[in-house]
Amino acid sequence: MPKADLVVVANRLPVDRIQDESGQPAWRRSPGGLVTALEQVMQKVDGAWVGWAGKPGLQVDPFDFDGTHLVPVELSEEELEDYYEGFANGTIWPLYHDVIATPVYKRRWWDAYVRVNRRFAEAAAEVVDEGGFVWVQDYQLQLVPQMLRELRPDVIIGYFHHIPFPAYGLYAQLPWRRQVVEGLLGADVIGFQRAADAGNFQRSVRRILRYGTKRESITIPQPDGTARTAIAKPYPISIDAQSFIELAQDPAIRARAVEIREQLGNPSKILLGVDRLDYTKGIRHRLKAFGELLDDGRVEVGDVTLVQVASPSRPGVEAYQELRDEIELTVGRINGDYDTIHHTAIRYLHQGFPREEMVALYLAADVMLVTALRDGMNLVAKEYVAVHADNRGVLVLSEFTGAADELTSALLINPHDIGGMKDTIMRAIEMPAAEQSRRMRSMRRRVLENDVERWGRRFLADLETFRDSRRR
Ligand code: GDG
Repeated sequence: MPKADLVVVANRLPVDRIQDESGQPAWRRSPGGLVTALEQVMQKVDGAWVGWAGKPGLQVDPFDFDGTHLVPVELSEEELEDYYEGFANGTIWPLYHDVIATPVYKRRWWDAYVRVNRRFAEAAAEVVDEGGFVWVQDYQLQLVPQMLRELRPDVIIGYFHHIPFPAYGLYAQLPWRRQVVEGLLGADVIGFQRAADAGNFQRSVRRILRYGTKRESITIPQPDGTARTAIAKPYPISIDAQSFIELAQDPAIRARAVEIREQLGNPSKILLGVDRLDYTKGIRHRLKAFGELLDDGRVEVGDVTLVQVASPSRPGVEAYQELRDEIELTVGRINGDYDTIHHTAIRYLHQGFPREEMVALYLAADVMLVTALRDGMNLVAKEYVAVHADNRGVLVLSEFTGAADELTSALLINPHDIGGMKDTIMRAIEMPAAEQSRRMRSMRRRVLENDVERWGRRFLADLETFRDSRRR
């Protein structure tokens, strides 16, 4: 088997299993920023991608797709429950999002996490070339860097963490806190969304392992008495801004944006929320604020409509089933109280849409509401900004997102402060065009400059530096 100079390791492969027109199983590139970001690099180098194919029990041999060698890792039904829904999404996800939901600590889940992480590490070790790069993605695979280093000390290892890393006081709850930190420290370059996440991680390293840190660097003692250095620093992720700009210029999509407003009964203001249905996204807080604005008579049905896309997510995890029930009860109550035959207060869509429809919604929205209680970055905020080349539109953005570090000209809110959020939504609805334009212009500059391509280049450049110094 040919070896790859760059191997990406992620929970999912960048393709979805579909049926073609004749009913035969086939593969289709999955939508998503990471795939787009890495597509170009992967085609330039001899790239491989290790990941799960998306169906439990599905056995497929490695295959080539669009210039990338894909290596499927198999997961059984039970492993999916314990490793993915259990440890990744029932333990790590809530713990790392500041315990918004209660993390569940189960030894059986941890055992599956270790076992599955080892499988990913072994697959990567098989396929990477002598002295090559392996770039591990995200919280499902935190043990892979160290496991891989043991198998392949010759390779340069990167890890990027897409979600927040919590303060030590919370992280310390994790019964396996030492193993996870050691797992991550197997990487040479450990990337986070925000400087604060990198700082939290370094503090955990100092507290748990007593290793020294200086600015970005962490000194890791080796068994032979020497030490090696790893770096932990922010690489704020972004979007493929150009592709959003192009979609936003498409006449069919622009026409669709106009049509959306008409179909909503021509409200003077459309408010929009787009989130995976997840308790971190603050959807309930947003609905509460909007419901109270209707109660107070500060907004009128027919004049203002909230469109809430809540794309289905993690239906196998109990907390998500409960959240869905709560949200749908709230939406039903508000609409029951305020809808008319012609107008709805909240157009709630528990559906996934094609990218084109999302862009039409962004274009149609006068105000974008991003009210996450905690979010690694939040790409929706950046997508909304990218499509508004006319500099119209207002972004209301939670301080608790990574995006808030960059998009400082948004209307920043604390989503726990419902009163404050209500006032800010009113300010957004009433904002004069000149102010919209000034704010949007500055945010667009940032999003267009720091796109996902630059993110990938920055990370790979740091891996390259490690390889150069190792060769010396
Ligand atoms: C994690 C971190 C971090 C959503 N619904 C539909 C749809 N989407 C797209 C959005 C956006 C993406 O999904 C969601 O990205 P976010 O960044 O907002 O949030 P997470 O899914 O939680 O992502 C996050 C990110 O990783 C990257 O590092 O920013 O903090 O939690 O692109 O547009 N796309 C389509 N139909 C939908 O219905 N086509």
